[in-house]
Amino acid sequence: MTPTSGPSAVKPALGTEPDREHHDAIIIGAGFGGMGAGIQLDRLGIRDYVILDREDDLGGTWHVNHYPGLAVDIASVTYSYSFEPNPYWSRLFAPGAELKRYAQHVAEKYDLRRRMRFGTTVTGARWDDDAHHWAVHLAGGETLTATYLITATGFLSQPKKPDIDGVDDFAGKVIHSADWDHDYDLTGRRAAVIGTGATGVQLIPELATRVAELTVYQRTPIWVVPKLDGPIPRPLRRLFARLPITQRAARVANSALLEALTFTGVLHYRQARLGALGAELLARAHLRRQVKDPELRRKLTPRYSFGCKRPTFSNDYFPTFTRPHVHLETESIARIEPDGIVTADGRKTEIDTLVLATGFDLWETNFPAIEIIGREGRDLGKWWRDTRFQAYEGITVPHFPNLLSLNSPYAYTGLSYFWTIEAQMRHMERLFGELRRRGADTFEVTKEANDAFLARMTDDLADSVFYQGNCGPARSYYFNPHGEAALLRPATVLAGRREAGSFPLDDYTYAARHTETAG
Ligand code: NA7
Repeated sequence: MTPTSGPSAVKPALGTEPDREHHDAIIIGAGFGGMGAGIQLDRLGIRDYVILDREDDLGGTWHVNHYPGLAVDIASVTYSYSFEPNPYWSRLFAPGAELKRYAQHVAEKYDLRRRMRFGTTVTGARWDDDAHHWAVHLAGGETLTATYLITATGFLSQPKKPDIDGVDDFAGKVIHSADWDHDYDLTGRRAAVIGTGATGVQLIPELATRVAELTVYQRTPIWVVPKLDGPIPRPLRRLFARLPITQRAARVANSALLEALTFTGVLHYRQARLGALGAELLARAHLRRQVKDPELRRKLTPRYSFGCKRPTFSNDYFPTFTRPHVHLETESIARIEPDGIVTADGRKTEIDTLVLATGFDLWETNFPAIEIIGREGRDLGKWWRDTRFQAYEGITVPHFPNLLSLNSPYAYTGLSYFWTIEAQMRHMERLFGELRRRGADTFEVTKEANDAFLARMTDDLADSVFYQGNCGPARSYYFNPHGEAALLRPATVLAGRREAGSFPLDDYTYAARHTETAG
């Protein structure tokens, strides 16, 4: 490892062409994951790094998404870095714009912005075994090199356009939820929304207040539980600011609740399915209270077990469907024509605005988000597809030295993404600490450690709702194309955190440039 104390330097690495810009580390992605990695590199004394992002500003998901109604769906007290609490959230579930401001605040406070390079699309990365570094290729032809590569490209970052016949021929306005056009006036429009996932649940009630007619095309209904939301009174915010321990206590209480829900309802469904059934009953009662029409209720009721898909929270989603100008369409879509949508039974609904709340390509294009070629030419995406989706502790992969892949199979621990980020920061701390102790600069996880981790994940998931519940009808993105639920780590947040700080150091081999050292 070559910790530097000065600002980002441009210097050649061993065995590279001197005109290539070299850094100790390159982080791809300026969202909360990439920023967490940057903060950790600084703490480790590795100050020569750049953060590349294809967008024009930082924030990742919270920069790209700004559709009407956007809000966090984990209470903000938990959905934030534990070491950087924000006492000023306006609501229990903060609106999206506040998350973006929080990201900006973190970038300023931790001096990350000067490391960021926007409008920079990475097309691929290749490990150079002679030089012991990564060559990172940018659209436009430039190549940077780095000793360490950290991919923080997000899980839900490649917007999905549905493969519906005729979607490209629609003559009206098409808006994807992840590319909202605020200049487009929705007033008086005849609009359709495709998609009833977490985004649809937030967006549909907002759209209904603006358009003249709204038809919602639902392929799979979603479980919705009440949202215990509301403004945080100013005196409480002041208390959080003056006495941070009070906000920490609120965080612990809320996090414990979410943990209990995940532990019983999702991970230990076999032993504690009553937890999941309780959540399902709550969602059914919520629907019964808000929708009186039994036929509409039937259409809105999922046929899969609670927990197979990420549950959603809303108080205004169900009532929206009782409004006279809002129509729920459950017949499947046959095709889209220039002026409307035709369902399988031959009915056509004429529209002028098509809103795609169709989510993101996860397994197809996001694992990994760019081409990554490791040692001996191993292609990460191909290898995952030819074998199984896997990553040791959800962060490193054999044959890919000095790569930290933050958005990997089994990385996601608990419901708040910040738990995953902070566990990975801990993993970095332990791993880089060992590199330093050994005077090494290259790490690679062993095949044995990776195999054992995958086997453990597979065993532990056997008790989860994904294998014990009825998940077939859910069409959940938790499942990969092999039919494995390889996204969530079957562990409590505490266990994941503990393991990130105590994994066996011999699970890695370590080397210094040109001098292999024993693992
Ligand atoms: P999701 O949860 O993936 O939801 C996408 C929705 O779009 C879902 O209802 C899909 O139905 C629907 N969809 C996608 N393609 C089609 C086609 N071809 N035809 C009909 N319907 C389609 O994405 P979101 O953006 O809502 O939420 C993503 C995350 O953001 C969420 O998990 C939270 O973490 C926050 P399907 O269910 O596949 O039948």
